[in-house]
Amino acid sequence: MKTRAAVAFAAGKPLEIVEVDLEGPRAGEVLVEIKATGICHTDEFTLSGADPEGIFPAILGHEGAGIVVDVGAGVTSVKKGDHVIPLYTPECRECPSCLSRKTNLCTAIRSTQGQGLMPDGTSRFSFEGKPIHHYMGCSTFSNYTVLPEIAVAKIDPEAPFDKVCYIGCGVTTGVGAVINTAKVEQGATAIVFGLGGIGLNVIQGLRLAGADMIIGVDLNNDKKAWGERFGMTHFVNPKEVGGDLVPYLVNLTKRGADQIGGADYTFDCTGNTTVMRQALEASHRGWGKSIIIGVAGAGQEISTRPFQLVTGRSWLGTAFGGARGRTDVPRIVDWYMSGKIEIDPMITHTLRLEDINKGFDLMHAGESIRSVVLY
Ligand code: NAD
Ligand code: AHE
Ligand code: ZN
Repeated sequence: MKTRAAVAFAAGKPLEIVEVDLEGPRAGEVLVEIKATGICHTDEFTLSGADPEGIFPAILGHEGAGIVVDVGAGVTSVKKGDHVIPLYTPECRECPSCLSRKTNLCTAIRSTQGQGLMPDGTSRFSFEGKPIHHYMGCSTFSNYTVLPEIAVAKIDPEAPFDKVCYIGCGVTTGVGAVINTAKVEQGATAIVFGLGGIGLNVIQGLRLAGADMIIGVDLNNDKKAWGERFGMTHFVNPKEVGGDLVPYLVNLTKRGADQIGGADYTFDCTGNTTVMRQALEASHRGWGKSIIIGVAGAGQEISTRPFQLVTGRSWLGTAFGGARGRTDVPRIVDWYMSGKIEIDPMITHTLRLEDINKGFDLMHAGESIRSVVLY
C-alpha cells in the first residue's frame, strides 16, 4: 500500500512529506493506522545526527496511538479494530530479560530494531524502490506503520488518540522514572533538571508519589509556571544563582535536623552531561539516588569524583520509565481516563503532518511542551 510519511532523508535536514510504499504485515506483525503522534526530543536528537544509532533515510517518530487494521499470520493478542500504542520497548514475556523480572528492557528484537529493521531483518517501507529504515521499531511519523505484535499495547478504545499518544513515550517515561525506577516514597525531596515534555511528567509522578519538596531547575523562566501547574514547589534558574548550582541546591534541601542537605532523588531530563553530574552531586550523602533520563550524543561521557558514590549516592538510568509496555501502558491510559494523571495541558500544539517541521522549530525555541501531529 501507499502511505503518507515524513521522511528523514539525511541528518540535520527538515523532514520531507512524501508517499512511501508500505508492505503488509508478515507473520507476528500488525499493520497500524497511526491517528496521532507526539514529537519527542529524542526524535530531534536522532534527526540532528547526534545519535550513534541514527540511520538515514528513516521514518522517525515513536510516540503514537492508532488502530490495528491488519494482522499477520499467528497474531493472537490483538485483532483488527483494536486501539493500540506502539512500544519502542516491547514486552515479549519470553526473553531472558523479560523473564528476569529485573528490567523492562526486552531483548527479543533489540538488535534488528537498532538497525532500523523488522525482526526478520528487512524493512517494510520503501521510496522509489529503495528501502527506508524503521525507527525505534515504531516509525509513527507515517500514517500507517507495521509493528511486531510484541510491540503494541492494547488500550481503552474510548481513550482520545491525540492525548494518549503521549503515553507512548513522555508520560510513561517521566511518571515511570519516579514510580518504577526511583521508587519515590511519600515525604521525599526531589530535584528535576529540565522541565520539558519529560521533566513535567517526572513532576506529576512525584506529586502522585507524595513527595514533599519538588524543586524544578530550568534555564527558561517560562518553565516556572509550567512546573507549578503539575506540583513543583520551588523553581531554580541556574543562570540566576549567584555561584555554583550544586551547593545552592544542597542548601535549599536542608530540612529540620538534617543539615547535610541534598535531595533524596534527582532526575536529569536534559541529556546534558554537565547537568547529569550536577544532579548526582545534588543528591543526598548516604542515600541519594540520581536518575538519568536524558539521552546524550555520540562520544559524550559522564564523570564525577568516585567519592560521590563512595559516600552513598547512586547513579541510575531509565528507559521508558522502567515500564513493561504491554502490561503497564494500558494501566497508564486508564489513569489518564480516570483523572489520576494529566495530559491535556501539556499538549501545547497540534499540527498537520505537512507542518511537522514546525513542531521541531517550536521545540528548539522552547515554546512547546508537546507538539502532536494529527493524521
Ligand atoms: P524538551 O526539549 O521538551 O525539554 C528539555 C528541557 O531542558 C527544556 O525545558 C530546556 O529548557 C531544559 N534545559 C536544557 N538545558 C538545560 C540545562 N543546562 N539546565 C537546565 N535545564 C535545561 O525535551 P524532552 O522531550 O523533555 O526530553 C528530555 C530528554 O529526555 C531528552 O534528552 C530526550 O532525548 C530524553 N528522553 C529519554 C527517554 C528515556 O527513556 N530515557 C525518553 C524520552 C526522552
Ligand atoms: N540510540 C541512542 C540512545 C537512545 C536512547 O537511549 N533511547 C532510549 C529511549 S529515548 C525515548 O525518547 C531507550 O529506550 N534506550 C534503550 C534502548 O534499548 O535503546 C544511543 O546512544 O545509541
Ligand atoms: Zn521519546
